[in-house]
Amino acid sequence: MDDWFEPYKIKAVEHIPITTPEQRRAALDEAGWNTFLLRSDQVTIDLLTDSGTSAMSDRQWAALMIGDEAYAGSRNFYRFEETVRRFYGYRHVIPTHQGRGAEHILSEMLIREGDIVPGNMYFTTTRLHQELAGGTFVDVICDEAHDPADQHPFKGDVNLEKLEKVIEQADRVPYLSVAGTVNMAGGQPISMANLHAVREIAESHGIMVILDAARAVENAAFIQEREQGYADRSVAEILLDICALTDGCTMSAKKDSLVNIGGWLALNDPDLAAEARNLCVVYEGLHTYGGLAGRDLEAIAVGIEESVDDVHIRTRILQVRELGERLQAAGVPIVEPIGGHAVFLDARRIYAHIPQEAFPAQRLAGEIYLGSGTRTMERGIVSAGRDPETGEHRRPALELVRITVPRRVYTSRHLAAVARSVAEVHERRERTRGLEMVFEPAYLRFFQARFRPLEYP
Ligand code: P61
Repeated sequence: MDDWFEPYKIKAVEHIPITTPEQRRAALDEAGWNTFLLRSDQVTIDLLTDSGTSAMSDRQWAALMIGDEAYAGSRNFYRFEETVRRFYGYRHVIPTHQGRGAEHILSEMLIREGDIVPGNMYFTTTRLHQELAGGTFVDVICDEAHDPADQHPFKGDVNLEKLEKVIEQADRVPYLSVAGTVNMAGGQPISMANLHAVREIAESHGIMVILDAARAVENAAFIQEREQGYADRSVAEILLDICALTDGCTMSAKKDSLVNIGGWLALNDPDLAAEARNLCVVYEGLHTYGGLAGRDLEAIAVGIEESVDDVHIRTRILQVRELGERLQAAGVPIVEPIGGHAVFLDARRIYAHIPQEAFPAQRLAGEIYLGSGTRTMERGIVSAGRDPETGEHRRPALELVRITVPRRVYTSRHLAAVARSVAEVHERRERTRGLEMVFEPAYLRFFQARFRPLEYP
């Protein structure tokens, strides 16, 4: 793994701000200790997310110039549609402004009050749309996924017994919600074998399987790397195999597809697709643009082609792995195996003395920012939100900070500096206390909640 290098060179660069510790302290206090509320000008290395933050290629920038901004029937839409069909294999493609636009339409179409939607761990926006449509998400991911130290190579796998049980006990299951890779579990893949088994169970009950395809290309690369029989198959072929086991997908093109904005809903069923096109005009825009400009659709088409290149995706995953291995070498507890898009710090172990109600991962993200101006994201009790029935905090087993690597943006030196600064934060862990929440919004609270350090007056 030592002699790999990125399959691109840099044509344009962007200046990054350098700040002093005093400036960072003031910025973090002003942001209520929430990294989502920092301004990007206050951030040196921005590892908040890999969503919409990747660097586009020269071919993608050129594609923007052939944007056809016709309100209806833009030629870019047809190119986009053809490309999604070619690489993902679904018959019908409805563009949306981003992933949650597709989740909204899908949930509204398929879910009725009282429905149960089983899936391999929740994702924040996906679950919220399922709940807003009257459904309840039930986690059926394998137990290993909840243990950061477990070495299972496919921690995104569904526990088939749990799945069967949930289906048997539910009044109605509109579809199974399967993600590859699983973001909240640490960017962990699902295996083809498990997906086959899930498909069989779904078919035996007449239930659809819907894929969250945001990082399905990364998942395909893990299958190529780890699953028997796939070493000689291309990532593009494996991606088609994954999609062929499902009836449709919601997609945030801001991840795998290397663009700054966009998404789609894909479905094989023509009647459902017609209904989705109709809802698209209600919430997103005409079904040939779905809230996007023609140029965006063209950039997605090029991005999809680039995303399935074996060298691209392999080096992307290896860059993330290199960051994780640096942290491991420094003794920092992380989720293992190292995931596809991010390294997840185990805040529960790092701040073992801070109770979960004092938001250890939120605090850790704040401390990392104070240390070096690196922005990361809480993925623990704050992200999990409250149970809509009881109003209590949901208490996830995983209390994590996500260090997310945008595609084609940072060099190994940037990431080495991040690893060093995180190791320093880890070293002074015992002197750190938790936070209290002082403002909590109703939906997706982690985006806008505000906190105060407990040691402050
Ligand atoms: C992210 F803190 N992810 O990872 P949209 N499915 C999956 C995603 O990862 C995803 C969406 C659907 C983001 C952005 C984000 O709690 C958060 O295009 C597996 O963002 O609408 C998005 O796609 C939704 C960050 C979203 C969050 C929700 O950084």
